[in-house]
Amino acid sequence: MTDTTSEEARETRAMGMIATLAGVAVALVLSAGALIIVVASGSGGGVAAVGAGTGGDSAAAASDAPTTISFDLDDMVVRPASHEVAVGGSVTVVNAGAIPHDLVLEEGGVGTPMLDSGEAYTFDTAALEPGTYTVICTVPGHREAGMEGTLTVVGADGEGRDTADAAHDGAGGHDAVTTASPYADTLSFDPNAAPPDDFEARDPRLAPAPDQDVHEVTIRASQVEGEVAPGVTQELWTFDDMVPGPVLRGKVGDLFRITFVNDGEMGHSIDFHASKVDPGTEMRTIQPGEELVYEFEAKHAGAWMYHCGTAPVLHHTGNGQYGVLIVDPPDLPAVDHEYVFVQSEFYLGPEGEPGDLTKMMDEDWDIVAFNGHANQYVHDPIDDVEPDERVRVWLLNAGPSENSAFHVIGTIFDTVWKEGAYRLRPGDEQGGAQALDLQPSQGGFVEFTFDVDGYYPFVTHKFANVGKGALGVFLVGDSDGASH
Ligand SMILES: [Cu+2]
Repeated sequence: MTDTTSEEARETRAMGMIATLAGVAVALVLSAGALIIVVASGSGGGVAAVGAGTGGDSAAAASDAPTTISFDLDDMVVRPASHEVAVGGSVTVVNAGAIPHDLVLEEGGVGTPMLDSGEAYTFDTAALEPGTYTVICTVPGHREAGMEGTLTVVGADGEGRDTADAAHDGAGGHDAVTTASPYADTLSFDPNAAPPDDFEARDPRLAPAPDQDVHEVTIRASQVEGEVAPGVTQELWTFDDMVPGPVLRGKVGDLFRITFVNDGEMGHSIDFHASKVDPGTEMRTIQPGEELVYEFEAKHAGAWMYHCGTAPVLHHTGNGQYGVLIVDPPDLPAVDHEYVFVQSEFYLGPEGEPGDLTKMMDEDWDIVAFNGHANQYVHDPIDDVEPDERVRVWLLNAGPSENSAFHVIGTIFDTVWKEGAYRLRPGDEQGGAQALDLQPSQGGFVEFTFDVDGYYPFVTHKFANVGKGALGVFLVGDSDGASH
């Protein structure tokens, strides 16, 4: 062994000790100041045992790795990302995040139970052979969001480090310690797939606001299987078992008293953009079986988004947890027809499983849909409008990441109301508009008429998305669409 090598070895050991001590320091700070509960199991004995045999010469005969180490979980990160422990040593895991996490071996069998915020747990590694293991948080989406690391169990003479070295070199074994292959086994969207003949689209007609000043509503978060395109089934994360969630409507000054119930299998929350409240209270995440009451006065008119705000928000909204709450502007004129569309993207996971978070982070959507199902108003057109009748279409762009440029082919909008104000109304200027442009979470409405019978497609005019399901049809008057 040259001097350089032994110098490096000493440095490596010192870094390991610093990492261990840093982890312990966090654990102790938490135990003094917060809700820490140390649940000891196996031989570790919890925090008090830390320091025994952390690489001292006397322990080197068995292994030069520490016998007691600590991982900290934070919201969407595992610190440190890689750690060594002597064979048979113990691992303390502290949840320093705001929401529940766990840390277990990818192959299962060894790890922590689900830990609440501030909770800690110690498990031993007696059952593990020397080698490098991938450790992950099993809450859906958390691994993909970054909650993954490695645990190397080191035996005598450094046994078990070989696999770690191989991983660092990018050679054999690398796949085992990095994120699962992106997009593996995920579904794609076939724009030519047709639904069964009896397919019925979600009713797009918007009912008037209930004639009341107080809206007492119960909304339930849940996880259900549902179709987002013909034959494409995903596990959707929903409000009231539907994507988008229920449409709510009132007027300025109304009180909304929402009882929010978590019927799901993970933490969820609800965030009404129509409200001015303390986010830490009303928008807090509640666990399965819990409920809360979220009350607010609708002080401003708008087509407001509501959505789950639980981390990773992208995963919860990307899986369907959003909806629209309409607060009518004062003196909103009556029209012949009102419809409501929520535009959103889907990032398909495997059949029957949640959407792919890696796709979501890459903004690589498979589907853009109006009201949660690709092309549904092509398969089941909106056919109750006659020429010269006034139509109002409300639109929320729920995203989570793509914009909207709502356009109806064959007509012109004479009224545009967006984000709380009229941009255009009929008048002497004879102005017209061709698209309602909305970034994620923005909303508004447009008004228009059709001059003659016909087959009038509507789209987002970002045309790449039309081929991904952002297409519908108004079948006006006596048109049967035969020319299409
Ligand atoms: Cu959620």
